[in-house]
Amino acid sequence: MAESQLASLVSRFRGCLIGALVGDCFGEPFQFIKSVQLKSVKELVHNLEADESKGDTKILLYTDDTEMRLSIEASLLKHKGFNAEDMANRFAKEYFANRNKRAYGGHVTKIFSAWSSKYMVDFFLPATLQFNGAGSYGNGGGMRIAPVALFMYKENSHKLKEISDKITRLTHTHELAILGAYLQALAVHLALNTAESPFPTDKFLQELTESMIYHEEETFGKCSQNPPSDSLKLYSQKLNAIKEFLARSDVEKEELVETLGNDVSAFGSIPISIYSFLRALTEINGLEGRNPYERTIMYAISLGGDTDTIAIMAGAIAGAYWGEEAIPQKWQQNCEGLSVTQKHADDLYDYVKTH
Ligand code: R7I
Ligand code: MG
Repeated sequence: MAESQLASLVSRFRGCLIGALVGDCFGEPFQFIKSVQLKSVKELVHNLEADESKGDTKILLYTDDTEMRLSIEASLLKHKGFNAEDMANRFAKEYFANRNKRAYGGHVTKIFSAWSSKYMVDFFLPATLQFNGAGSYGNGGGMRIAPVALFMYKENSHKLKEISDKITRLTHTHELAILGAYLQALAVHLALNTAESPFPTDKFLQELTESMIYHEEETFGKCSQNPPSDSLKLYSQKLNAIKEFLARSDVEKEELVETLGNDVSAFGSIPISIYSFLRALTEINGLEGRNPYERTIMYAISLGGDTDTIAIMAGAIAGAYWGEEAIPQKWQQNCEGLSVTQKHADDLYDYVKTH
């Protein structure tokens, strides 16, 4: 797709959710591999593209990331907004139906069990008890949040944050998980609303950074007697590091991972997902001939670590900007859950058009 041709809004809605789905399904085979190489990511993609329906291509399965994303979409559409009980019940129902198939986070499943008690009244309570009351800082909030940016397409970032926070708090109450999920939602929301070409990287990073500084101060306090320690400015600092990395041409994977992370924590995966999208706006060695969406997914996975989740988040941002057309048909058709994802994207688009 030529850089000057921006995708239509409906194509961006589809691009965001299908872009996320592909990231999850393509990242999944690499999620437990110790050292992922770009060469092996290219091999997977080449094999999949070369297959002429000989019958030996296995559909790539989605993980808990997509399973929970689909539940969020269904619940938002049914209730025309956030409904805690309905969303919690959907999360739990899907988990118990497929629990051995989707590789859920190590602790979140305790919450699903608690919700299933017939005495359950407060659906927000079980998450507050995780990790001895600290709450989980896993990336489970960020991995599933993209549809919220679509649902809130016409709304401002404060409204976006309100609903992102509520959905995240159902399972993750650590402030860094909540801020991280919001950062991911905002990145998708900004990409979706960006009508400039080429993509305005500096403006995008500036908006993300300003919003994170504001909310980090609001969350952790800006009082001078009690200045927040460095860890409490994690996201704004990592966004600054992204800007510095993008200005350099020689950043090694090890340095990136050491600074931005590539693990199951929110702060160890959301920044590197945003970086992957931005880095893939320009050519990447070894990915010549690939469009920016394809580069985003292949590069994000090649960074290793929590590959399915990093690629789902990078893919949602990239798809929201580049649109459905940037995602090769063959890639889409090799993913489990394509038709329900397409339907949800169209339903969310119809919803925002009429509300
Ligand atoms: O965040 P969550 O839903 O997991 C999502 C990840 C994604 O990569 C999925 O694809 C799936 O593979 O898992 O699930 P949680 O169980 O809340 O958190 C995930 C992991 O983060 C936990 O199992 C812990 O290892 C770690 N973690 C923490 N460790 C110590 N202290 C999260 N919070 C803490 C903490 O407070
Ligand atoms: Mg994962």
